[in-house]
This record gives sequence, C-alpha cells and structure tokens, in this order.
Amino acid sequence: MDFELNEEQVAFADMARAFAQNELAPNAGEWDLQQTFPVDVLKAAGELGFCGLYSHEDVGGLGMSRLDSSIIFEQLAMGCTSTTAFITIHNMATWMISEFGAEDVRQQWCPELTAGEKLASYCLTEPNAGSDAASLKTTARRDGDDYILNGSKIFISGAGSTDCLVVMARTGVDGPKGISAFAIDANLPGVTYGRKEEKMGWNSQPTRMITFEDVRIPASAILGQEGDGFKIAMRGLDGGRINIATCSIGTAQQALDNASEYMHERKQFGKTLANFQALQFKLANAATELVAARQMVRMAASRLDNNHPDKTTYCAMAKRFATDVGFNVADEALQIFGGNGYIKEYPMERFLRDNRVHRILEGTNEIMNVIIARRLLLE
Ligand code: FAD
Ligand code: 2MC
Repeated sequence: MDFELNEEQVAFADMARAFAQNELAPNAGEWDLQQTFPVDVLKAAGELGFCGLYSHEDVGGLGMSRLDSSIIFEQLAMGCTSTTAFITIHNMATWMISEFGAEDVRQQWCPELTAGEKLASYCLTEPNAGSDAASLKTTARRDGDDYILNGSKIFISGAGSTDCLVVMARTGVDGPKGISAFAIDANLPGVTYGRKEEKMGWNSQPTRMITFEDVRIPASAILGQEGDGFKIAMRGLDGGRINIATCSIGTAQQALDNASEYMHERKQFGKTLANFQALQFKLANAATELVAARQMVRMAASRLDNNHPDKTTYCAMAKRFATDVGFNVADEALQIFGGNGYIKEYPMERFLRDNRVHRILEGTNEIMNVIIARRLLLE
C-alpha cells in the first residue's frame, strides 16, 4: 500500500492545477453570477483529455484509472466546482457509451465526446422517479428497426446545451429488469427542453427538463442488451459518485486554503485571526476530516478499478462521507471569513452553495445509506 502519489500522478495533477488556475478559477465567479455555461473552456478541457479521462483509448479516451481520474478532478474542482461537476457527468456518460455501446455507436459518439467537441447528458431522473429510479416510466417501444421514445426526464444537467443524451427508458416489465439504456442525438425531432431551472448553485451549467414525444431512435442506439439499462445506469453512477465526492473535496480544500490565508491577513483585537485558538482548531478539524474523506474516495476509486466485490458499497460510503465533510468544511471556512464569507465578492458562499447539491444528486446521501445498510445486513 502506497499513500503517496507517484511521479506520473504528480505530473498530471500539476497539469490539471494549471488549467484550473488559468482557465477556471478566474472566471468561476462570473459564470456563477451570469449563469454562463463555458462551452469553449469545456472544449479546451477536452483538448487536454479531461473529457474522456477513463473512457476507452480506442475511441479517444485516456483509459485512465478511476483513482487517477479522481486526482485530476480534485484539482479541477479547486478552480470551479460547477464546471468540473459537469465535466464529471460528461465523463460518466461518455464512459458508458465507450463501455457498453455497439461499435458503430461508440464510433459515432466517443471520438467527439472525448475531445470535448460534443457534450453528453445522463438522463435517469423523472418527475415521479427520483430516488426510486427503477420505477421510471419513460418508454421505448420497439417498432421495426427503431424504438419510439415517450416520456419525460427532470433535472438533467447540461440539457439543452448538450449533443448526446444517455437515456434510461422502459422496454419491458415494471422494475429494474424492464429498463434499457440508449445513446441518442439530443436534437432529434420530438425532443423538447424545459426552461432553465433557477438553482441555489451549480450555475455554470444549465439544468432542464426533457420531454420525449414519439422520438424515433435507431435500435442500434441501445447500450448493452434490452433489460440491461438499470445495471448500466448504476455502473455509471458507481464512478459518478466518486467523481461528485471528489468535487466536494477539491472545493472544500480550496475553501480551507482561502480561510488559512485570510487568518493571516485579518486582524481583530490587535492580532491576526491566526492567533485565536478557536479558529486554529476549526482549521485543524477541517483539514483532518478532509484528509479522511480524500483517502476514502481514493480507496473507493481503487476498489472500483480492481473490481472489488464491494465496490458499489465503498463508492456509496465515499460519496456519503466526502460530500457531507465537503459541505461542512466549506461552511466552517465561510465562518472564518465572518461577514465577508457571506458576501459575493468573496468565493466562500459560492463554495458552500455549489457543494450543497452533492449531498442530493447522483443518489441522495440517504440513498447511499440504503445501499450501505443493505450490504451490511446481507452478512
Ligand atoms: P426524492 O426521491 O423525492 O427524495 C426526497 C427525500 O426523501 C430525499 O431526502 C431522499 O433522500 C429521501 N428518500 C427517498 N427515498 C428514501 C428512502 N428509501 N429512505 C430514506 N430516505 C429516502 N438526475 C439525472 O438523471 N441526471 C442529471 O444530470 C441530474 N442532474 C441534477 C442536477 C441538479 C442540480 C439536481 C438538483 C438534481 C439532478 N438530478 C439529475 C436528479 C437527482 O439525481 C435527484 O434529485 C436525486 O436522485 C433525488 O431524487 P428526488 O429529487 O426525486 O428526491
Ligand atoms: N452495479 C451493478 N448492478 C447494480 C448496481 C450497481 N451499482 N446497483 C444495483 N444493481 C443491480 C442489482 O444487483 C439488481 O440486479 P439483480 O436483480 O440481477 O440482482 C438490480 O440492479 C436492481 O437493483 P436493486 O434491487 O438494488 O434496485 P432498487 O430498485 O432496490 O434500487 C437503488 C436501488 C435505490 C440503489 C437505486 O434506485 C438508486 O441508486 N437510486 C438513486 C438514483 C440516483 O442515484 N439517481 C442519480 C441520477 S444522476 C444525477 O443525479 C446526476 C447529477 C448525473
């Protein structure tokens, strides 16, 4: 067991840090304020390989491990949480196509998706199927060489600005076994997008509802076989949950770095804040919990890489723990800034707003506990 990054990992973390510092951090506040989806910067991220980190190499991905990808995502999240979170969702959807798509579907989508020239959304949640994802009602009815898609998806990240949709839809019986996954063109006739949701955070990426009305898709767009869709969706989310956990850690680390710098600058009672033990302890506790969360995420990533029998449980544990820690650390760091922490001129309130949603999406933290408890009680 080696807890140190190797030379290669240090090198690509440095590259990601430079991109975060030059391309993301200087713009993140403005993107949040103006609700700008920075498509050009996503393309630049694609040029460096960040859009297909763990997708297969034969379709343009870097074929990296989940552990190495997490090291990169953490650096990017230090620059902009919301944009990096979108990049991770794009990576998840792209990997699903590169892993489960038929050869022509892989070739149709993955080279441009991994290059960041096209973008992808992951479409599972419906108005009446959130945590209970297997109850989804969108249907894909076979019609000759096509399927006809009907139904709606809600809260879809990137929707309206992406080119490819990975859609989970019902092709058979009720429950998880009747679900199939498809990679479809986001602009097909019959696909319509709702208004951009007004959100607490994650403002550099649009979130919209999608409606499918008699959308004709080729049967070849299916990922895996009919009925495999729920498992494919969950396989995608095992990695997605590590990625979102990583976004929380990167954001919290940046918040902590800012707070420690601020403690050296700000003076009250004739001393810098760094002199007050109450604040020193806040910093010490936050740093300690962040180390624990990072190690847990890396352990889960490593278990996913090694196809450990309990990989799903560890991904759920890491997501639950790191997103809770990430939110709490961002909150404590904001507190150290006093009133300035609450003012938009400083990034602290954005860190908090952006990290909040990580406890809700890609499976709520209550659902992570459902997954963990089910495994524990099986023994
Ligand atoms: P519900 O399922 O209605 O849950 C409500 C509450 O009940 C939660 O606290 C939940 O934890 C709790 N609960 C539910 N069941 C149980 C249980 N069995 N035990 C204990 N507690 C329970 N989805 C996508 O498919 N693609 C996306 O790109 C996407 N992006 C998103 C972006 C944003 C900004 C947001 C907010 C959501 C996004 N989602 C996306 C949807 C997200 O995954 C869901 O919101 C999430 O899974 C929860 O579903 P729900 O909102 O329907 O909550
Ligand atoms: N990998 C592979 N297979 C899996 C799996 C995984 N991680 N998780 C479940 N399965 C299989 C499972 O083994 C079972 O197969 P079989 O019948 O052959 O044994 C099948 O899938 C059904 O699983 P369950 O019986 O556990 O299904 P259930 O309906 O009880 O639900 C639950 C499981 C609650 C874990 C799932 O519905 C869930 O994860 N809900 C949360 C939804 C979610 O995470 N949404 C995120 C949307 S994306 C998003 O928010 C973004 C921002 C992109």
